[in-house]
Amino acid sequence: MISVSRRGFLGGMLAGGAAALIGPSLLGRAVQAAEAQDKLVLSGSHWGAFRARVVEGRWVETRPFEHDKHPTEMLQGLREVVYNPSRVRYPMVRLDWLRQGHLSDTRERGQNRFVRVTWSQALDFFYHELERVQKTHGPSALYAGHSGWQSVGKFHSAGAMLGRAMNLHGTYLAKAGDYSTGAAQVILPHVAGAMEVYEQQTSWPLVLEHSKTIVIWGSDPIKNLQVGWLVPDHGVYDYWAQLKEKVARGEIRVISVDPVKSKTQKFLGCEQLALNPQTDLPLMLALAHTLHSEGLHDARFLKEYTTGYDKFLPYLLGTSDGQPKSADWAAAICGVPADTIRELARTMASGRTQLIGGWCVQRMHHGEQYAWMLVVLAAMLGQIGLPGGGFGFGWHYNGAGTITSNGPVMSGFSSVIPGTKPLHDGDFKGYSKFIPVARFVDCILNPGKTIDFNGQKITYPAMKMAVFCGNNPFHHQQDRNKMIAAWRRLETVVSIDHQWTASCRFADIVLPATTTYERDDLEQWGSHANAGILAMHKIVEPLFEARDDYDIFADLCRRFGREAEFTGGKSKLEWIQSIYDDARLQGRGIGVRLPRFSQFWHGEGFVSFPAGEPWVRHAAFRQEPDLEPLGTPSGLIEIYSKTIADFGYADCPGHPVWIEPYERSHGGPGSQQFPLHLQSCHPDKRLHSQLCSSDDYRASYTVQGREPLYMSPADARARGLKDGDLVRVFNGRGQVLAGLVVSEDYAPGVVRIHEGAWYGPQEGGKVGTLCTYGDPNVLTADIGASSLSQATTAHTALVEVARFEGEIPAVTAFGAPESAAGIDPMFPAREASLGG
Ligand SMILES: Nc1nc2c(c(=O)[nH]1)N[C@H]1C(S)=C(S)[C@@H](COP(=O)(O)OP(=O)(O)OC[C@H]3O[C@@H](n4cnc5c(=O)[nH]c(N)nc54)[C@H](O)[C@@H]3O)O[C@H]1N2
Ligand SMILES: Nc1nc2c(c(=O)[nH]1)N[C@H]1C(S)=C(S)[C@@H](COP(=O)(O)OP(=O)(O)OC[C@H]3O[C@@H](n4cnc5c(=O)[nH]c(N)nc54)[C@H](O)[C@@H]3O)O[C@H]1N2
Ligand SMILES: [Mo]
Repeated sequence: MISVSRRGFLGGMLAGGAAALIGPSLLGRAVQAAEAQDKLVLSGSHWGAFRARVVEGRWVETRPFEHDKHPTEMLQGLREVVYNPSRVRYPMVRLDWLRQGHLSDTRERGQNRFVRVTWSQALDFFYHELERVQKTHGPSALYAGHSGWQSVGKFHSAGAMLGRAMNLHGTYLAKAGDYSTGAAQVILPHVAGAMEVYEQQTSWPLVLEHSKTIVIWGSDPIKNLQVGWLVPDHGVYDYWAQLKEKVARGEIRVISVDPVKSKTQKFLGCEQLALNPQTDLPLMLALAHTLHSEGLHDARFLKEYTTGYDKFLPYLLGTSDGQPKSADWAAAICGVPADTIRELARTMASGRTQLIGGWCVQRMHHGEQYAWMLVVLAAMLGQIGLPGGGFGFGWHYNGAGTITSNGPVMSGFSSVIPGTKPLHDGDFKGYSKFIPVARFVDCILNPGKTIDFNGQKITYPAMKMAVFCGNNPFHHQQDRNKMIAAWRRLETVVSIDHQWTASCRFADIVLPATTTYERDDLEQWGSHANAGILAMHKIVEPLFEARDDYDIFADLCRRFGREAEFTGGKSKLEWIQSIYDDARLQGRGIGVRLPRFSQFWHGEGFVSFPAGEPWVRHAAFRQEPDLEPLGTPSGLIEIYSKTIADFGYADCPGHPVWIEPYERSHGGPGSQQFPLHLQSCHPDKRLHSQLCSSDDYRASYTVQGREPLYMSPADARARGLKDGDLVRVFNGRGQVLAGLVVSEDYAPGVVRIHEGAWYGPQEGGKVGTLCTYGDPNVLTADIGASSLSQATTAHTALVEVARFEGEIPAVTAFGAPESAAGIDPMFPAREASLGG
């Protein structure tokens, strides 16, 4: 079964010489497959649907789908996902891992020394490591459940492919939660009975009709709605355009509570309340204090629909701790004048007010408090469950507020096969079977350590092997230098991707996946809208030796005799058809007729569903609190949670509180040394790290080839900096280069580098080395939000900025590692973007 052992293979390599194995493949598969053609191919992505113009087998142009009225400019970066020097072309194994396997010198990770191997060798290595780890250490040593933004497509879900193969082979250490809403999704079920973050929101037409005031709290929907978890239809932008008109006519007052003038604020032409970063709690408490002390709160609603207001009041009024949470108290912390705070409270209480909360503020130390307190404010206003009132945490996501259609909902490829058992179902030896996801590096560093998590005790296992597929931990995890040190403790790391991300560069076995654009699939059009079904046709043949995740894992499963179970005996097109046919059958049950698969697939490739009915979030609860209780222990909104109080956490007591984060600008802890608050918000021109390796598109926003750092004119002046300067951004955790953009949108004391900027170490693998491109997670801290959620605190980070002096290092983030680069004449790696 095993074609070649690692050691045997290595012998062959030494005998034949590395060059022979790396061997230039002068004819890429793409060239062979190219036929003379000029066609428009329909496909879809996280950025929307589009038509790719293909000439002689090559994708040359991207046109937005004609049904998308608000396509995002990011579509222009898509083509380069296929064609760029950072493509993973061949299966590659890190040189020293090839020599010594799991006993390799792991300090060499990140040094970019890889050797090309065949697919069958790479999968043998992968399989033997899975076996070895299961047999020597058991399932707790294997971490294979990490998730991420992979690609759209109901069938080709990278995470589901990995999960299905792992579930057939053996149990493994899983993760809980995510980076997006890790704090809110843990606290809100205690407070409001549901996660609230990913749910549909009240239909926009009702909000536009009923709201008098909309408070957008730390959210930037105009920027963030460009992308979707499924293929966005962007229909939601129609409603934002209507809101803009109402703002202009003075019919709705919109206030953006944000330290930065957001894209949304500028689009709407609305007001801004520019508070100091991380001071949302004082501001919210002061609004609550004003509402209560001026008798503006809805006592009837509080009595009927909530519990625990009486336990919260002593804290709010200061009878329990001697500090009333008044507007005057808050003003000194959040930098918003007390009169402005009081005026906002009165405005909110004077008519129908919709609170729109984003997620950035919960990605902070004690981030749970913001989510909790926004619900408390809404409860005090008493409009929860009314059209255009109450709170919502998902308005910037997946086209929320667009009316959900009456169409069938497609299910996807599943990681779980009912009735099957894994080959290895070993003992976890008292270690936890899952860890809160953002703590995974802490887990690698501290096996045996016990932490709190939402009322449970989590004991970190000793992780030996990790597999990543469809995510990029070397972008998304905080504190890169801590991570590099931790990585050395892992014996084997497998990374499956189509781009040479830093996660691949720090792996031992790198497997080239196809992009979505090199395979057939289908996807729901419009996430919350579920507006229809979109065919995603293969645009170009797979480049180099890239294979679909499906084929990779089927082939892996063959090595332990479970390929047939993995594939279910179906071809890829049969899977796609069966997903469609399920929806078609479902449609029949609800009176929605879909064409036959062949007609859909070979015909228009698009069906749209009939519109549904407008809907009001929490209306059922408001109308019948006894019959439609919330999922909290009391069935009511819990302003005080006995469950949380009983956990006994000092950093998350039984009602919302203001607790200083571990660092904070504007006079907070640590600001003497590092005075600037670093935002690492979601990029306007990327989806996380995706599209960063699109060289031409990246060049449209970089400064001196680096990721932009945005800064206020006052802060730039104070440091003698000007727009376009190359700057060093640093703190006690690390240092990065960035290109300065001086912008009036930023308040003094606030700077931003968008998340997803690729890590490009000056010295690969060295802890503390300068990042040559600008990865903000070199500067963030890896500390849990609290004992309750253990969520990421990416947005609690202080830095200082100075002009970069000295010899300017080349950007090392892009291109491919040395031995892989430049070997295919079709895509010569550009010198400036070479790694190594
Ligand atoms: N500092 C800071 N850090 C953050 C955040 C922040 O606000 N600040 N936000 C956090 C949040 S909310 C999130 S969701 C995470 C996102 O973190 P990730 O989800 O890890 O980010 P992506 O860049 O989308 O990574 C997806 C990877 O999958 C690869 N991929 C795409 N399609 C396929 C496929 O078909 N097969 C395979 N095998 N691979 C594929 C892509 O090339 C890419 O490398 O980042 C988090 N990190
Ligand atoms: N274009 C694009 N859209 C995306 C994504 C992407 O990568 N690119 N990623 C998607 C994903 S996975 C997620 S999780 C969501 C992320 O959604 P969010 O986390 O809500 O988005 P961010 O843009 O990071 O931050 C939203 C706003 O919070 C503000 N803010 C920052 N600090 C503070 C503060 O201390 N107080 C207050 N009041 N406001 C503050 C920022 O200035 C910004 O305007 O976006 C999704 N949409
Ligand atoms: Mo996210």
